[in-house]
Amino acid sequence: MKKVLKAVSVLVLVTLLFCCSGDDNNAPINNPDPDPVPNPTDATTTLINTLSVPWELLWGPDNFLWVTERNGRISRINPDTGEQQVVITLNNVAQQQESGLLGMALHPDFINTPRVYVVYTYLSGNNLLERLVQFTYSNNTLSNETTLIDQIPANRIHNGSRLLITPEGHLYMSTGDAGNTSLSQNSNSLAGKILRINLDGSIPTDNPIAGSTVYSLGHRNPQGLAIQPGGRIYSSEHGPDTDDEINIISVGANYGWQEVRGLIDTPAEESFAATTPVTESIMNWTPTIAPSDLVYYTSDRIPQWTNKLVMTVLKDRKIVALTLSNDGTMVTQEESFFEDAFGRIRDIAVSPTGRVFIATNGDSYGDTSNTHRIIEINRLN
Ligand SMILES: [Ca+2]
Ligand SMILES: [Ca+2]
Repeated sequence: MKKVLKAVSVLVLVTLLFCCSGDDNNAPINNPDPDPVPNPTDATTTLINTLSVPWELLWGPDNFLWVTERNGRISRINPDTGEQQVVITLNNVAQQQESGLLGMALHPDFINTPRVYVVYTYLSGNNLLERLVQFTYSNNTLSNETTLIDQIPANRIHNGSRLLITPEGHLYMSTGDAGNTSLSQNSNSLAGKILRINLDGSIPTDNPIAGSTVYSLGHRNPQGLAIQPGGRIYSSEHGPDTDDEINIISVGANYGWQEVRGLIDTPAEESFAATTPVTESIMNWTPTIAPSDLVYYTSDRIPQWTNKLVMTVLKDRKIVALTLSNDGTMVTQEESFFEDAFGRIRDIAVSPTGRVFIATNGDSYGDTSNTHRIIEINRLN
């Protein structure tokens, strides 16, 4: 009898264990360890391989990875187990070619102010437009969508859009030229710009054009924004058939598109820059490589990257580390890592302890299969 009781209680326990774990999206995920000991045998660890075009990957103040997929899904990912918890699926996102759900940022005081900022494209009649919105996070879901910037020109190509929140509480947003090259030099258009607002959606009083979110102009399609300790902001930017760029973003500066590519080094560019001040890129790539997300890596966890700009690369399928001069205004060395190891690499996230995660986007442009990955880089060799 005792044996039977024991067997029954084991069965009940097993049933409880299996019935109550697994598929329930509302079940809380155990708080992950923000700093586990790296696996000593593997240089990289695949966390999840069932995503479709993960676009933004970031480390949240809640110690989870947060990810947008271009199809409209926003998830929290346990950085130790890869368990995915979908917090919202946005049905009004229009995903056409390069457009869809793009950049994301979390409020720096997320625990007390659980705001999530995201950018997506949507259809207005037959036209694609882009907007920046904020959501409130509670009970494992996002709600209270509030629009902060709307009616940004969009298209099937060239929509940016990366978000960056700086320590002084500004939210920067990159936008693309929406395939209309004349918009980047037009300060009345929100296309081809870096925009800047306060975290409550208001316009900073020291923006260069009173009452405008425009912070800098003359951009083509910037998809990386990073900040160096001390406050210098860098962007990566897709060039056309030449001159992918790294720029230092300054208030009111003009980066030249479509009149100047990279350096001012042709007669036409010199002529344009003679009347319109243009800030040259500090690094450019010809042929192009398709640069995407950008971080300034401060940790010594991956010592080869300490105090360097680290950038994910789509077309050339690798990670690039850029060493800067002491004053931060020049690139003095370029190194490549993981060439052709993971396919196209869209995005990178770094934890406060220096853990590095990347998001991959398949093997070819336009691949939207559900096989894209988040990979932790434990070490470089
Ligand atoms: Ca990121
Ligand atoms: Ca040039």
